[in-house]
Amino acid sequence: MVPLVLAMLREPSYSIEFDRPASKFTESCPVGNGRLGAMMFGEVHEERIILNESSMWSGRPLDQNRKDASKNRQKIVDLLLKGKNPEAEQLVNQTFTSDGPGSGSGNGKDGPYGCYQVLGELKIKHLGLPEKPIGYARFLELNTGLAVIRTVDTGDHTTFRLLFASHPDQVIAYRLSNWSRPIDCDISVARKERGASSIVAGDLCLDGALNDGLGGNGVVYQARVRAIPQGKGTVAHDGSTLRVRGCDAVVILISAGTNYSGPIAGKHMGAAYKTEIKAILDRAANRTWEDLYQRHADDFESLQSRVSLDLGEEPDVRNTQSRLSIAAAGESDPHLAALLFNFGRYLLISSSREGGLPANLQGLWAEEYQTPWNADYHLNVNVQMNYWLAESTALSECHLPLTSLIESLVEPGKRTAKAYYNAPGWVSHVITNPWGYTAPGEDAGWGSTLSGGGWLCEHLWDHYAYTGDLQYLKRIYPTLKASSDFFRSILVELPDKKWLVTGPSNSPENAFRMKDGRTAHTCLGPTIDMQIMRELLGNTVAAAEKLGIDKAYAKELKATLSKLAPTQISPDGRIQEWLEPYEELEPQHRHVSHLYGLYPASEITLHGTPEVAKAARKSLEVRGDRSTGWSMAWKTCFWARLGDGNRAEKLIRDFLRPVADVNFNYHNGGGVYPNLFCAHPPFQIDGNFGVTAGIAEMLMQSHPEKPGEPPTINVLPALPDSWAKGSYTGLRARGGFEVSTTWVNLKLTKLTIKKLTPGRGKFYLRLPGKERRQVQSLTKGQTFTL
Ligand code: FUC
Repeated sequence: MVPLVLAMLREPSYSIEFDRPASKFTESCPVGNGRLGAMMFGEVHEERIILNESSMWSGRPLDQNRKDASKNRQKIVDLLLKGKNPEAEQLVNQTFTSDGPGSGSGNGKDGPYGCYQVLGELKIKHLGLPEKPIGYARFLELNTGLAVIRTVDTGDHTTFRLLFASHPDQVIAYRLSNWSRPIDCDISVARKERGASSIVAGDLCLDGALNDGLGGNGVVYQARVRAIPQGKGTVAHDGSTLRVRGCDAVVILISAGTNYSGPIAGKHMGAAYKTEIKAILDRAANRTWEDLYQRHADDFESLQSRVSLDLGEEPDVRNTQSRLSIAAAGESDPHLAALLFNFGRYLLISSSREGGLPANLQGLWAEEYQTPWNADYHLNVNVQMNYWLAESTALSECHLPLTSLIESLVEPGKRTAKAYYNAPGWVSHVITNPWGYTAPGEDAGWGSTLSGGGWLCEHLWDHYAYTGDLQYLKRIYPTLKASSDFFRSILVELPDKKWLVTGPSNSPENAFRMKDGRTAHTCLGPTIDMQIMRELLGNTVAAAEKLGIDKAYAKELKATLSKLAPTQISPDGRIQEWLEPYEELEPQHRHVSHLYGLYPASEITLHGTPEVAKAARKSLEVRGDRSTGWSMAWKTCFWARLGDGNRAEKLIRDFLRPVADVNFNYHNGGGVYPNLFCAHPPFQIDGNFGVTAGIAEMLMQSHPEKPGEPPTINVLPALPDSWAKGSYTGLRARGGFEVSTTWVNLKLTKLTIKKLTPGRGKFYLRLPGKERRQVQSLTKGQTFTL
């Protein structure tokens, strides 16, 4: 339990600090409870708070499968087998893309694909304040999920504004107080389109309906705002403005929701959303501010405090933007990496809670009506990256909304598998939304990646690998199996090598040049597909064995596994991205898909497959470091897996490059905005999550070093020289273990491994600079210490 006063005594690695109001979204402070989000700008006189709700999605379920696509598949495959990739790509564009507008090239807001969008904007006009405060502080407290603004005027009039989003009480709560002056303010809420505000029984309401993309209304929503004077004072209304006068303090509570009832299962409000929104508001209004805060802080802290990370000396400078500039100028600030790590966990706790929708490309924070790429779920790295940290940093239950997303794709994915491949099982291509979109995208260059669903399945297995939850394994097994069924039945045999490969597919978003100089994306068996398949089929076999079922089926899968095209090393010593050693059109492309097997999967390991790991290293050297935000986050994970802590730390420093302006030109390269949101650019949250996972991988790894082995707990596998001294507690390892360590002068001084989950669990142990130790085993509650 963190009392409010303590929450406001900030620790540098748990506090993002500003000395002025936000002038843009990427300087504001995000709070969230998994479903509701708010961004506090902190202007002194006309304060803006952007409001979000995770189901604010336009569009609607719509089958965009081409009914006769499967007839063309063989023709496309035949062209590919003859090496006519550009012709095959042309045919994919004509016959094998979505039927209809698909994602609208990332501008799907007014089409059936839809887009995630802002709920509305709350404005608080503070009256009677002097023109300029003499003191201003704004910070986001990551321990408890609290945004704070403190202004001081002459005469020691100190104003506090506090904001949090409560998970237990399902409201956004704001409190405004002044030590010595009564509070006067006007409150309004608005939306630029498809919304109108009004007063209902003294509450301020914003109501509207989003476009379903076919000329009708889709999701309908409401935000309901109540101002509650504390001590003396009044709240009246005038038109659709709440007028607060003469209060000692005022609490503003916001309850909001939609009637979303799409295929992603969860605790959705559905048709009765308005009744529920009011009931939530009434219940919260019956609690004192202190009670609301304490319930929120207890909940938030129970997740945030599971892991702690200390990377040595505290910095002198506290302002985050100054720290970013100082670090960019070359001064070491390891604490900044700890802040980034804590922020990544903060963001997942705030944007992904059980029963809700998963974190999208912006988590749940958006000020736009047409968000970039519809702020959807991209399946060729982005939504998966959002969850890379979930298990290893002890936020396993925050992972569950992704399970629900995956399960929502099975039924529509079966229709897509039939329509395009005449295959059993389910497939999902490269993009999806809360409406069950599984068709390919509208352009072959990116849209025909067919391994999106297969990649998602990694998350199903991993949740089990960390928790050992057999009920969960039973639940997800049919989804794994049906994905394996799909892949197995679409395999094409290469006439010369007799390898089995996928197709038509591509290596996410990269193109290649063929011997005759022509270029294409479309191909058979890109390396990533084959790595994903090996992992998926391997996990399906392991799941069947664990559950003691499907023996014959598992045998068949093993037979298929032995014929899949292997990961190849190209003549110049790199991991080959395609079946042939083509020259890539963009050697520094942001996607590093052919290293999927290095991370997040573990087909390529430093000790299990040293030659392939060496080739992976060479691939990374050629790919280069600087890129979009998420690409640098991924490279942090790669270098951690390759045991190169200094290079991983360099990537973190690149990732922390201060970026001031939001623009859409991602060739400018990424970094972070003043509020530490990842600059893709524009803002994309995957990088925040990915870099957090990368930091965890630098500190501890737990993948099996060879297929079928127990996990190897690899302690401090990639410690950079600049993190000479430090400690962490609470990181999670596969097999259900919790790992904590301390190190001094880069030497491990203390290690504790505790088994958290039921039953006996085995692991190998690798300590820095030592040979791997034989298998150890622990039962629930037992610890291993050094
Ligand atoms: C993929 C990436 C882009 C961006 C988009 C949301 O298409 O190649 O960089 O992250 O997803």
